[in-house]
Amino acid sequence: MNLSLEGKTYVIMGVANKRSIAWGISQSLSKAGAKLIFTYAGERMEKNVRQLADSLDQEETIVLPCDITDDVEIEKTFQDIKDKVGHIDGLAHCIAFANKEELDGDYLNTTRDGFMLAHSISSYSLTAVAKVIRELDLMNEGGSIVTMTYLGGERIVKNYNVMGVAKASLDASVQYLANDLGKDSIRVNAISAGPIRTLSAKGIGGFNDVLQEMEEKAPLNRLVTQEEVGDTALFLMSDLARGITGETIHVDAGYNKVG
Ligand code: KAL
Repeated sequence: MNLSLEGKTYVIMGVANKRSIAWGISQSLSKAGAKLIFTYAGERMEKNVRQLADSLDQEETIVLPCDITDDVEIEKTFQDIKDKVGHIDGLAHCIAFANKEELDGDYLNTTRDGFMLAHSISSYSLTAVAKVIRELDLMNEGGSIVTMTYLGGERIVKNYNVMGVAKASLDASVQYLANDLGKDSIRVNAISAGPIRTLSAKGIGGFNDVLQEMEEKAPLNRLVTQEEVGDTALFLMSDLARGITGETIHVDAGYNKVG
């Protein structure tokens, strides 16, 4: 048993730019010898993702569109993946969205549409993808699914609002999916990362305060990096984590243990 992912294939969903957590995960998995397939949301992202994918030491670059609000497109993308590589060994789901107006002020002001949108993109998308993976028997040798969550789903974090509620739903999904897919030797886990300056955090009120509080209070007195999250994902994808499913691992310098 080791950390090598030589001969294994993983799908990475959610690379936007070089600061993305999905990109940290891509680098860790690629260094461990994994073959990677990338999906991106919307044409705006394609160029970035292709450029980043090309910069990795991969034999071939597979980059496919996948709008995770559209079940037909998800099916098509994963059928494409099956046609290209036959089977996959894991998937990193690093996707979240909520309307910016609803990430500020009172949670109480969340609209029905905003609530549904945040849940559809940030939570249901994991279930939708897991469902298609099973329907297509794409992880037929077992596998590991990793999603990204955040402390704001476990407790109140100012401004996280509807995203916190969506993460709580995602966290619950991880457990139910772990139970459903366990019989096929597919593990499902979440990584709860500390705050990292990614595109999704950009322009959101109070983010700097969150960073500062983390540096002051976290047991390690520092922030965490994409690379640290990437290496935890590598562990979860590897055989070393073969006994772990339905779990959330906090990669947050210990912050969640403090008051
Ligand atoms: C408490 C924290 C501070 C920030 C509060 C809310 C953060 C919410 C995350 C959510 C995913 C952000 C958005 O959906 C932003 C969106 O409305 C506008 N941005 C975009 O459209 C960009 C261009 C695209 C690429 O972004 C997305 N998401 O598609 C939470 C911090 C400390 C931790 C974070 C940032 C957690 C997290 O969930 O990302």
